[in-house]
Amino acid sequence: RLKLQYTDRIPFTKNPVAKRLLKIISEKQSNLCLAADVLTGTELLNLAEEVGPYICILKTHIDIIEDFNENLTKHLKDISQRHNFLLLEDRKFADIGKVVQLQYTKGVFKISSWAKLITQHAIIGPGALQAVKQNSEDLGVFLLTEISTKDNLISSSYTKAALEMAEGFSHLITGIVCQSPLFLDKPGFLQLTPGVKLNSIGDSLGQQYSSPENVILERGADIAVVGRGITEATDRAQAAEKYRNLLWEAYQKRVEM
Ligand code: UP6
Repeated sequence: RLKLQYTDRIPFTKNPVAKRLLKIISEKQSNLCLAADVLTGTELLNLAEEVGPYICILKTHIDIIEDFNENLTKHLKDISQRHNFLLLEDRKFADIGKVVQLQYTKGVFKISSWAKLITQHAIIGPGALQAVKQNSEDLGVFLLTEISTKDNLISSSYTKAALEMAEGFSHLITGIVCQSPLFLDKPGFLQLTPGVKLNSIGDSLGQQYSSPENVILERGADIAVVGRGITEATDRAQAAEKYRNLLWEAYQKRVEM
């Protein structure tokens, strides 16, 4: 288990966005990333306003929004500045470098104009990282090396090779999306771990959950991703505050252990 406080990890990070993120986490005492998987612009903005005070990252799947227009990302950016959190577009890029470059900067969503953080699969090799590298002053990549779903096809040798690849791009990489403590020797990389929900072990489509405490203390997460645990609650702000407190306390416990 990595035992450093978030601010003490800033000198180890080479990615400028990771440094900002670590500051936000300590200022807000929040290592909670919200998976804002809702279907309309209004729902997304309302959710961001309600939950904004309790999160360090708001994670989007912008391509599930049914009424997308550029005003949405403009407003989302405003809210993220006001509530001091970063926007992560969880696009999980997985194409050849050239196409990743186009998907990141062009099309309807123009992700590069609003998301400070993106996710990528490692399967492509270094090409997809090279494709977005010139933006690394203003961009952080979370590279996926493990997945939370049941019976996924990622092997331990894939995970190991993906981590080695990440090391070659430390200026660009904010962290790793994974399910276990894989890189305790690299305090400059942040571990982002999805699959977190109270009182549930999974959904009917392969998702697997652990508790906030387990994800930080056993799985090694530095930042935990919570989606339906918050979005489906009757009082979403209250649910976010609860997850925020549990996750923060668990990290403090880990540092002191
Ligand atoms: N996510 C996972 N598992 C992974 C990677 N990403 O669940 O290995 C993402 C999903 C979703 C969120 O794309 O947006 O995390 C989880 O949502 P949930 O808490 O509602 O299950």
